[in-house]
Amino acid sequence: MAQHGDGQQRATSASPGGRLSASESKYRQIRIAGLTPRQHILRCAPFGFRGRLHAMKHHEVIVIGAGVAGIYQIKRLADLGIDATVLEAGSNLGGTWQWNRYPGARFDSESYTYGYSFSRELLEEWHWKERFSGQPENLRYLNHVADRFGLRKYMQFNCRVESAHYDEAQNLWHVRTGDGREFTCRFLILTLGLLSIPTLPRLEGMASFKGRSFHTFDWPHEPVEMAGKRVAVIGTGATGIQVIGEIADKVGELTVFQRRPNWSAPLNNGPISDAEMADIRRRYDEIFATCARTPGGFEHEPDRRGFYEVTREERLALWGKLYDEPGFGIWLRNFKEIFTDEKANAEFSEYIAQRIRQRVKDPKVAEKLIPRDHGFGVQRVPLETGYFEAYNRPNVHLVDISETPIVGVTETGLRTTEADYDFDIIVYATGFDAITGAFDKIDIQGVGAERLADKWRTTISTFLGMMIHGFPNMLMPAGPQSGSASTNYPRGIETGVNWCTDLLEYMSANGYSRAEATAEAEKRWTDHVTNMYAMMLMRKAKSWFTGYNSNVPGHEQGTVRYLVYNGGAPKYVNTINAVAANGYEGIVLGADRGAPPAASQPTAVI
Ligand code: NA7
Repeated sequence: MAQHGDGQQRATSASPGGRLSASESKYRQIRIAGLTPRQHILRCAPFGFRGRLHAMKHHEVIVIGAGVAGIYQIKRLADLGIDATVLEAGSNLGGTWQWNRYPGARFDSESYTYGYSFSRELLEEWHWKERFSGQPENLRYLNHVADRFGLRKYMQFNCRVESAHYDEAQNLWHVRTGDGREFTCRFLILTLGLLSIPTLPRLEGMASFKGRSFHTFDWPHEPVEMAGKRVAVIGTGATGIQVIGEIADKVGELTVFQRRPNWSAPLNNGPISDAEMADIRRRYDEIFATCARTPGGFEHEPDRRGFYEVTREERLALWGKLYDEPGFGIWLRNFKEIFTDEKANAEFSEYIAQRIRQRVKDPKVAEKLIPRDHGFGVQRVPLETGYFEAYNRPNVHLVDISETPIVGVTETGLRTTEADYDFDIIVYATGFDAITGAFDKIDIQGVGAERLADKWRTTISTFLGMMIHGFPNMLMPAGPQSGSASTNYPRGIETGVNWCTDLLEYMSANGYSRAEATAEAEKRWTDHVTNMYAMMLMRKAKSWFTGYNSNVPGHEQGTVRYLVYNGGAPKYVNTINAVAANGYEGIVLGADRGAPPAASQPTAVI
């Protein structure tokens, strides 16, 4: 497991005269073809090369993306003294929290379960001010982590990777960036983010709009003056619901263009006092242990009683309590039948519909805000603050574009089949090319120049969501079909990063320099992920959990893409740990040259 130490010390311990220390010899085994061990150490050791980092062409590991996953990944690599760099398209680190600066952007995870768990000192010193912390504070936190552990020096910003091609003869990845630079690396680690490619509607006239318009992901960094402005928000997913609740009382007029309503429940946010934070610090071990044993990686544990074993009064008592509690409890502390049983789901959905009717004064508007095409919890549940009450304000208007679709954008606003609306600002809260979008943006080619985009065109297939057959030495700590997408993201990320890093350590210790998942192992995992959808009501929903996005060709309704592992965090962790414990079964481990040894015969871990 993790060897937390100072990579710089390790590198400077290189003995004179070319003899290698024990720690050096450990790392020499993953080495560049054609270099002697000593040359290799000199070329790859982190110390002494920082000043020249940007000029270096070869790194043992290239990490793409400096978000929550990339930051932790480089921390692990730096601790091990492995030469690595992070290439980040943005102008700074932070990923999601660097980009999404729209009003209302905040965690739906309890802040103290979102933070990293790897450093006791970090846990002790950071004070989360709110139970569900907002974007500015979240970005401050990630910057603090990077600075505290000296990670920024490994990162290169404004550096969008355009292609990554595997060179079989050299067992190296060739990476090219948008500004024309080229790198090579032995290992490519993709921490690209699940929701990092925003998608705009395909509407006529979008460029002609004379006011300001932006996707929530690209919200300007400088403050946007909203007072007195006529604002349109298109989209009522988790993002739209956050924005609308936040700006309703700050703008002149707000018009929401809703195609389909989403089930949503109160966030119930609040401050965390010094005393509460002290208590949280004392309980961190317990908190993370709870996260580790719950399916979603949260503190919320499902109600183990059977839905039909308790009376309706008992069910109503539970739901009433959960609705008023903070966070995802209403989704994840519920009966498990909510996710699998139509009748149970319908009864619970009707309960939530009643709560909406109680909060929205105009019954016609209330009915429009109640989803009819899916039940509660089968899509990602947005959490809201004053969302439904926003519609009670005289300056907030709801346009149901399932009845009167938007036909185009005009110079002054939006045109539906029924009317023209004038705006100063149009906000596109229209979601993302989720989970695979960022992979598709890079020209990734593996063995035999096979393109990943082609391989994934009809079906997504991975091994454990972290490796892909035909793409050796390419790791995805939080990839499609991994344990991250459907769980409290950082908890899944730490699991994935640790597993990938442990694999590198194992390879180093055993003299391997090439790792590739077998086709059989990949098929087994993908079948497993696919089969799990069969049990879940979510399989029928049009949401990014099923790969739906009306703005991306090929991702329209009816083409279910099996992107999310639904087995829960504990089962996922057990599975990947068993794979490692069995000598990385399902993965062919080999050296640079010559035929790789045959894969160890997998036993049925999955
Ligand atoms: P989502 O959840 O994908 O929501 C996107 C919303 O935008 C949703 O209401 C869509 O309606 C709507 N949409 C998308 N395209 C259009 C067009 N062309 N016209 C009208 N309305 C449109 O994205 P979010 O950003 O809200 O949330 C993503 C995740 O970020 C979230 O789950 C959290 O994990 C954080 P539709 O439902 O498709 O009818």
